[in-house]
Amino acid sequence: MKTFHNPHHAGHAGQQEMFRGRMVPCHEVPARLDFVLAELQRRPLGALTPPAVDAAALDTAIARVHDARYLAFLATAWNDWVAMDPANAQRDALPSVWPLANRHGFRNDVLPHNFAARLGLFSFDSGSPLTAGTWAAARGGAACALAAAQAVAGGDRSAFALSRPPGHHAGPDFLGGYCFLNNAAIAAQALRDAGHPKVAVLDVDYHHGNGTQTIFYERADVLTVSIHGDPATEYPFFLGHADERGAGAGTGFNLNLPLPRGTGVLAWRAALDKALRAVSNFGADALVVPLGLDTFEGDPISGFTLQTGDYAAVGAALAGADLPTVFTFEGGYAVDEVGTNAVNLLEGFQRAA
Ligand code: OKP
Ligand code: ZN
Repeated sequence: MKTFHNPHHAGHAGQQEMFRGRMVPCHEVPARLDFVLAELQRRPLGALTPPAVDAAALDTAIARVHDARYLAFLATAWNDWVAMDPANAQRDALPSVWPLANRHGFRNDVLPHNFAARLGLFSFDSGSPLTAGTWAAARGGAACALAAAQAVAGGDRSAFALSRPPGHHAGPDFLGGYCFLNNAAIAAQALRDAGHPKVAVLDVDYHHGNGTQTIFYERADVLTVSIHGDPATEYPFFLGHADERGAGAGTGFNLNLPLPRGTGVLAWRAALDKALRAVSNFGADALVVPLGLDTFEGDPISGFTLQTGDYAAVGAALAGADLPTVFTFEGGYAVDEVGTNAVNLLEGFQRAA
């Protein structure tokens, strides 16, 4: 399995996030990726390179899943933030006001000039700092996703897009949950565009992949499945319930498998079997796995109890789908263990594939 790693990831380094009423150090830190990279050097799965994709093809692939207005905002956001006040160069940008369009009568069709207002327009939480290197890092992650999709479309059994910030919470025109561009959705759409008629996304991160669900919610050509902490108590709270089945042409092509906080490996594996049955019944030609390792017992912000020794079998179960597979790196905040857990899963996949 080739791994495409993002050389720009460390430029996205938030200082603090709003958490339970105060500012705390960010959980989503550059060291997360460094640990995965180090473990892949110890236990190689295949070539480990930065992505080499054409810049115009990358812009096209990103624009297939994100709105132009949102992308234009992201591309200049840091400069606009610093232009507001030169002292902002030392501070991350975080939103503090939201339009909540369609609920409170506020408009989202008129783009505000004020930067804080625009940041709020395109954000859904205050935990996702935008920093000097965020756009380059997010774009580098999209390049990893595109390169991985191209490798798989070209005949590779699997590929790994190793990037941060993560992506699965980012929607067509919004950031949140530490995510800016939806790498898994970009990979899924690139696989569709490369000629795979049916693509399944099976999200195993602890948190519901709300951005991916929203991007594909009305489509029958991309099945979205997510196993995650029940949004009644877990982030992102406002999406991810079992009754969300898709809409319009996409009705029946979204499956949510929420599990209570505290769920252990047995019940989690039963949900994975259900998810894999749905992928098989759908008749997928290719699979994208947003790979979060925050199902791990030691994760500081999550609530499942999977162990380091469980992940190889999870990888083997995913290989059982017998589909060309792209993995995108998502959550996992027990930094010391995230590399071992990720490579355990990927190695388990590769051995069984
Ligand atoms: C990202 B991924 C809000 C902070 C809440 C957000 C968790 C994002 C998880 N102020 N925490 O799915 O691992
Ligand atoms: Zn997560």
